[in-house]
Amino acid sequence: MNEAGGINNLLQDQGYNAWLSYPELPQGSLQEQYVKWCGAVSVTETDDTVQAALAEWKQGVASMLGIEVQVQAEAALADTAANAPEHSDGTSAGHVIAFGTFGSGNPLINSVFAEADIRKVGREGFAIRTSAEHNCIAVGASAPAGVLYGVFHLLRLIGTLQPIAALDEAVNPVNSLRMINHWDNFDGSVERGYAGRSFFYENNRFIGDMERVRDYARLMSSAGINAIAINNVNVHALETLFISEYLPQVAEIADKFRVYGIRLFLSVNFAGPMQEGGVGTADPLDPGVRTWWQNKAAEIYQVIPDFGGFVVKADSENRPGPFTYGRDHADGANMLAEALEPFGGIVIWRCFVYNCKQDWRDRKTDRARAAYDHFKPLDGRFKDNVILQIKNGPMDFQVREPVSPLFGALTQTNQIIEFQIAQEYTGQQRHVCYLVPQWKEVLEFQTLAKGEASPVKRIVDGSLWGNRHSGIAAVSNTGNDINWTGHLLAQANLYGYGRLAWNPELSAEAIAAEWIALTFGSNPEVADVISRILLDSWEIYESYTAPLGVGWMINPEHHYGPNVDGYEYSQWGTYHYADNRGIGVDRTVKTGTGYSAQYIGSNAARYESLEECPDELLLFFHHVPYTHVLHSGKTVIQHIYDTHFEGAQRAEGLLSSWQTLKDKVREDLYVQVEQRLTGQAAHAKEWRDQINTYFYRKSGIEDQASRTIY
Ligand code: GCV
Repeated sequence: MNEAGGINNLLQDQGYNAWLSYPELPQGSLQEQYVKWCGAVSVTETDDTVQAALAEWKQGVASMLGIEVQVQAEAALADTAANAPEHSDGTSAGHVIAFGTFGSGNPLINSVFAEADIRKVGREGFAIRTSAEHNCIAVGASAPAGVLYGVFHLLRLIGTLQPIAALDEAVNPVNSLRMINHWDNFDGSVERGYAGRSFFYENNRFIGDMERVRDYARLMSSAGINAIAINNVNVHALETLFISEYLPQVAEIADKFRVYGIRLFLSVNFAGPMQEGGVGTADPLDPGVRTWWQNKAAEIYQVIPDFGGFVVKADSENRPGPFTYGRDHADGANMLAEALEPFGGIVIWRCFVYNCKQDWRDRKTDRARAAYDHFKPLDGRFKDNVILQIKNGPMDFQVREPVSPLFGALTQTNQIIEFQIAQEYTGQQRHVCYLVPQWKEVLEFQTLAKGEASPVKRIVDGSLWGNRHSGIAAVSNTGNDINWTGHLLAQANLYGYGRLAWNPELSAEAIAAEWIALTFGSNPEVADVISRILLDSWEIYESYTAPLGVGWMINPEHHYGPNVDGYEYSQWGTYHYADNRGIGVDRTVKTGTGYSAQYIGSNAARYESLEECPDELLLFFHHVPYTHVLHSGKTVIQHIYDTHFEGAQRAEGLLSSWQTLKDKVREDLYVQVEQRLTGQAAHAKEWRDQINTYFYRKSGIEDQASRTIY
């Protein structure tokens, strides 16, 4: 340990190891307990995934506890004795950690776990038990991936200073699909990427940095991820060849992922058969097209036997799709599903389908309606290896939106939710915006689809309707920046997403606490400050950007605001309908677009009603005068002024909070965050001034506090 409270200053990794940096633990009774238990490990399987778990265990224990793990041979296991002597390094010859799959030959695993224990463990789960009788902590699983998850779990317990002397639980992931979508392009750019360029591709070639790919897989697996689509849903000409010419390189990545329990998916171009030539159409009902996709699937599975399947963006933002041929999305998705079915593959079909050129001047046409209008009528028509991927909100990952009404509307269709870890509209990883609280709010939303007990989380985990496939997907926030996510604090979103996908019951606070301990170590003062920064950050970001749920006040194309009228698809007017009298989008049934009727029962009524609509979504659902009084007691215009002044001030406060940590967190990490928070504080003022000035000029209403509006 050094004078900075257990921080290893020698480890100048700039954040590369992220939450797997295994900071050295402080001395004390828990540390002694860990040292006693962790000196020896018993692993008998040679499987790559189990061996990866062993390597991780050795690395974690060495780094956190400073001891070299002894791997016990099978013969030595028999000698394990309860009162064996303590070694000089504090380890005990009698104590052992054992891990492996059930029935695979590890005598400790076979002795510690009985049939009843094994029955509680699912395909990817694990059981963990401290057995006094066998003097061992055993991690048993049905499959190697479960062993790996169990070992990551035990390392996390130690890294977060939890006692391990009386463990006894079976742990299974709640969601079966826990997916990351990369929007990486073959040229090396990343669509909506804010952490450098792709670490898979550059200049239309595969980079082949397999060490980085492996480290990425480790990170993802440790957070609970089991599926990754490696290319952008906007599939360009050369990426179309990922399923042919470039298959060997794709397979190499799949090999690395497999070791960490991750299945590889590819985004495909619906017009693939035409792009690659040979077939003059992409009509999903054309027999030649069907055969083309079937052949492709067979070729893929020959080299990637556990290939996950296809992710498809069709008929949206100029992508090709079945509409060209007068077919619907069920025709399109089912055709691909048929091709993948013999191999156990799935089609993930995105519901982000809308016409970006639509003319909404009638004030009835509404982009927010699109996903529901397109997909609700198709409920029940999809094959059972098709999953619909639905964005969390009806628009597009704004800082505040209502939950997509498609959750609750589809009762006979596999569906997963799509979040965006990439902070496209939430500060682009230049601002801190911890998104786990937002995702929690969405997952907890009561859709009322089956009465009161129908939260989104029960729909996406498949339990409400008994779906065959279910889960969560999210757009990655990674790139080739050394710390993966650009802003170091954005790592908390990546980690938090995985943990939440594994178990949506975890709180945003608990996830933040885990991430902080695993990244920065166990200094409580550090934990308090960073936790507060993270937990306040969404509210702060929201307060100085677009107000009351209306969204979109960003610059065109790159979307880094502020620009009140800026959004690129504003050819028919602004997305906020502000004029000199009022602001907001009328989405009521009575006088507006009728969108509120896409919700069920009291949700529809609440959003329809000006009186009942929650303040934070008021301008999403209603067009109101600036003098409209919110539940908070403030007028809309005063709310705009106040939140923007306060927000900018609080953004400055984030920086000064962080500065209290100088010399308490590793220098290489400290400076990165300080730099980003300095930028955020300045940029928040720009937001404040642009938004306040715009609405002051539009409304002509003075700020009650007479602050200077530029
Ligand atoms: C990948 C938004 C983003 C696009 C993205 C699209 C999508 O429109 O701005 O970059 O395209 O969503 O989710 O398909």
